[in-house]
Amino acid sequence: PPVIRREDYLAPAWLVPQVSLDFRLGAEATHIVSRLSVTRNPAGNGTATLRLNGDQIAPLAVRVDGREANDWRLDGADLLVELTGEAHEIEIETSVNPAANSQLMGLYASNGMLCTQCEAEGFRRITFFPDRPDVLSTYSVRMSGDKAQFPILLANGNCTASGEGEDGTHWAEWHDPWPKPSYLFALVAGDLVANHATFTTMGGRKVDLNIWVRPGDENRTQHAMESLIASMKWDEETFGREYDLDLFNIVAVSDFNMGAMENKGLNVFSTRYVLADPETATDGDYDAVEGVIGHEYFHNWSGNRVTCRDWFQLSLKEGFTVLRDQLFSAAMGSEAVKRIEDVRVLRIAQFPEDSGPLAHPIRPDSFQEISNFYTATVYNKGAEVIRMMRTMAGPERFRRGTDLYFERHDGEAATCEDFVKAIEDGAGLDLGQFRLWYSQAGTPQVTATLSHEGTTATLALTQTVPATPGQSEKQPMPIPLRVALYDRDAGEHRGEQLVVLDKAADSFTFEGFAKPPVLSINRGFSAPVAIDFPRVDADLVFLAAHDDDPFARYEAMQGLVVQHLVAAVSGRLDDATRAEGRAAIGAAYAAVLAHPALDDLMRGELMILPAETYLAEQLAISDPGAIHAEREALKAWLGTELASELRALHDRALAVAYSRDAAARGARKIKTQALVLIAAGDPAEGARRAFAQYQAADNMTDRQGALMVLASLDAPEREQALADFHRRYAGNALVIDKWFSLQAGALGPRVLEQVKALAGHPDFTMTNPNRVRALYMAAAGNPRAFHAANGEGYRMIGDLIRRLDPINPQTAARFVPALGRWRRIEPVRAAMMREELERIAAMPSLSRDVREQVTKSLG
Ligand code: BAL
Ligand code: ZN
Repeated sequence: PPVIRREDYLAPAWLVPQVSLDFRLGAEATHIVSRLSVTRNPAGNGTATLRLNGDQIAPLAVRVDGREANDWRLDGADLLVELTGEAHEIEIETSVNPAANSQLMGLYASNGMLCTQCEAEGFRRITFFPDRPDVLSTYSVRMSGDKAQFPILLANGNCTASGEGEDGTHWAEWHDPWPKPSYLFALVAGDLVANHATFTTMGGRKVDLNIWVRPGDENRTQHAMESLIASMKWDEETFGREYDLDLFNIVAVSDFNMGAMENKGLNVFSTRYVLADPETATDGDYDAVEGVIGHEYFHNWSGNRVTCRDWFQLSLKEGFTVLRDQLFSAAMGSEAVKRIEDVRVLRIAQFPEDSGPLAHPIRPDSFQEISNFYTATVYNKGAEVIRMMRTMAGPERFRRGTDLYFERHDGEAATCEDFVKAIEDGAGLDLGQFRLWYSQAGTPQVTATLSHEGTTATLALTQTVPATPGQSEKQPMPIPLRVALYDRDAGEHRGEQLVVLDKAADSFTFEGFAKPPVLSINRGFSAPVAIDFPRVDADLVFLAAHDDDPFARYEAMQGLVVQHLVAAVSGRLDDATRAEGRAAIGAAYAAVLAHPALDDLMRGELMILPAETYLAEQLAISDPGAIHAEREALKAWLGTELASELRALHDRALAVAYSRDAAARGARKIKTQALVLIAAGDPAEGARRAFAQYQAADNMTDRQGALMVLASLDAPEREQALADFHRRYAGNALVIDKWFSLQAGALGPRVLEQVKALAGHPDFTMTNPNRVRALYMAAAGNPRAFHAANGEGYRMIGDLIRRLDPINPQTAARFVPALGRWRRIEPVRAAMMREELERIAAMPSLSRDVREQVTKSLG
């Protein structure tokens, strides 16, 4: 497949100021007439050829200025039309089969309704069009269809007219006054009901809000509606951004590749980010709904009003919008816990990307298939990069920068460079060297040493940015580190400072310390880097107990465990040092369990052991079996050592009644965390408590937590609870997804067999991405399943990729990176992982999506 390069960008030769689309809807055949007003772009290269992208569609008719045209031709999937003048009207007819569209890109059918997904390149599966984000058009849409089948007809913007047609049909016309690229087009037709509310903007505009769902689901939309209203208000207060239409529609669909999509005025969501009630959604699900509703709403400015010039600029809208949703969620709940969760996601999902064969900068230089670049790097590291600018500028000056960005580029398709320049000018920062964060891939490795002489402490720092595919040489980047030095006796620091390491090596001095201080570094995770600062357990125990930065406190706890487990799997622990390490961890845990000043949400966070993927990141080559065994052994030791404290904690949490407030949510969090450790120490006691928690549960958080623990135990209660769960929630797709995930993520010895059996369960289907991910993402993330010593887990994921690729290549490609980690895995497993990639590569036909990921993973 051709490689598309950022440096080859050319402005479009033709612009399309206006589009009108006419859809005659049918589940098996939808007929589309599209009329484009095209004008020559003065900034283009002057070519007379109009290139209209297509993908698996054929032109049924092409008319230029009202006359049947015959001087058009196909170039691959694209339609080329030769034009003579400066402006023309082009009319094209196409027909598509939504029911047969299993890729879920373009127009497709889901549960009897029709809906679209056009980002990044789905619009070209509906009609021929310059399907690139720098062509902005105003859209008028007319659609007609069977009224009984499609009672609700929605598109972007406002509904301008509607009426009845012949033979039980009806029609609607929609107009979106805001010019937009084709990837933001949306249409939905189906049997839907709405939760309706209104919001009055700061400028006095009254906006109708609708959340559309299938009849019967409307009682589960209240949290989404509250989240939407909170997002609209927060964006006005925090970023000065006001909504700009009289209507805002959200539609929930059950078949969806992404989490959700920010189409102008008509967001389309996967049901899992809309529907929530206590009986079926966990606290984590509630948070995810709030975060994604916010994310898509915030795109209205960061993405829609200011869009991307080309897909290399994806982080312009995604990195910035992730930062905005993170700040929003932090403001709605616990800032400290939100920061820890965000860093955990970065470390689990993005660090491995940065250190593997698919590493790319947040602004990539090339791609074969853009769908493969909706990554944790573009999204989450992109957010971290912008967060660093905010840390260096401070929130007020950062706001001046974003105000300037929106003012300068409103209505434009902009670049990452435009964003950086606006922050530079508006916030008054010099970001010259900082731009390297956009061009260099890889997680910077920082080493720190602290020395002390007289009353002076000296912090010496070095940085290296590891080589990544295509980038062997790297330059030092500016790394803003929030640091504080603690006086060990007083238990306090002398004020936090921001040091910026912008050279390969530098040192910073701090005066007034009679004794060697304790260093707290990268507080708040101010930079997305790995810090190598070996230190004695006593210092980590000190920080875990005293640090006033909640993230640093979490980091100290994690550091204590990471240091210990890495030493254990590297064979560096003898009996005595193992016992010493465990004692330090045990003491820190005991302090966390008992600490009266900690709220339970934070306590629960501190109780979570570092993830196995993050532990693997600490090692050049890792043995997943050894990491898993050592981590499980530590869990069992903690469960035994702290048995009475954990039981007391579990009992205390069980007594807290359900509510959505922070105290009750904290109680639920520690309830399950305590259960995990209790079960590790004493499986019979764990099974007894988990089953009791399961049966007494009046909410999904407790029920799912208990079932997760039971699923990993070899106890009679396991089958009983799993069967009950399936019976209780039969027909509720989102909860049945959980049932699949919990079993595929379980740590029992027969998990692979169980996953294979579940793939044959009548509830399993390869055509629903949520269901596929529920089973196989959980299995791919489960060391017992994926890294089974005989290689069967690799074979299972390889088989899945081969079977799923012809159905839904975008989703299939998401499973490749797990196998792509082979270079960092011990040689026996690595060989089997590689073999599996080769088997995929040998398939006679593969999608561009999977081909790109597999080739790069082998490369
Ligand atoms: N734009 C694709 C889905 C999202 O990031 O909001
Ligand atoms: Zn987004």
